[in-house]
Amino acid sequence: NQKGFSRKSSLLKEIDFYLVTDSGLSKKGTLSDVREAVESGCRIVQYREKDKSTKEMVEEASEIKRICSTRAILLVNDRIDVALAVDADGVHIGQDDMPVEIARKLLGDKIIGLSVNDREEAVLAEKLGADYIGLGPIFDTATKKDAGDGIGPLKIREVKDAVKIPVVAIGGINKENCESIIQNGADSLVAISAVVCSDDVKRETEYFIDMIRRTKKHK
Ligand code: TZP
Ligand code: MG
Repeated sequence: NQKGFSRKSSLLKEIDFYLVTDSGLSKKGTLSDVREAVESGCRIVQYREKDKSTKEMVEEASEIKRICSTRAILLVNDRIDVALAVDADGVHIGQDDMPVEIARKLLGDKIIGLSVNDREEAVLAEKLGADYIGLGPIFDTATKKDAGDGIGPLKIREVKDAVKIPVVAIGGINKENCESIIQNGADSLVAISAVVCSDDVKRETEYFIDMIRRTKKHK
């Protein structure tokens, strides 16, 4: 397709660092973070916004879509309506959001990512037609208040062995522990605070991309 990915199912296999926005934590703002990350080679962006009006979200998502252009995939967190309004590439939803089967009806063949906490939820996510899973929190994190305790990086392997769809690890991941995430089998990883709280999103994104690629090569 236009983003150069042969098949949707292989898309996350080609992806390493995954940016999730957080306007509450961001130093320079969401648009700046997306611009810097995409310029650094990030190929997937999730617009995650919990505090803005629908109107503001549609405007911002549409601006993010322009920034991503053909360079990165754009997913919208939770809000299927916003994703459809700006013709994003898909959504990322949680266990308490729109059920995957219904999301699929609304979104056609757009990408649907689902957050899971364990192997059982992962297997069900795949069965229901999710395109990838977000697994976490791997470590304890203050970024999402209701995330629960970290499950530990060894759980990644357990989940990875149980599903065919790509596994994206999230929660408490930073420069010090990211190597273990990839070594334990994650296809991709998200680090929110480690990137958007930095005053140099470009530098941090480049660090993660480089580290992930090197670790994957040596696996
Ligand atoms: N979902 C599970 S943990 C988390 C989300 C959105 C927050 C991750 O943020 P950080 O700063 O990378 O720990
Ligand atoms: Mg959600």
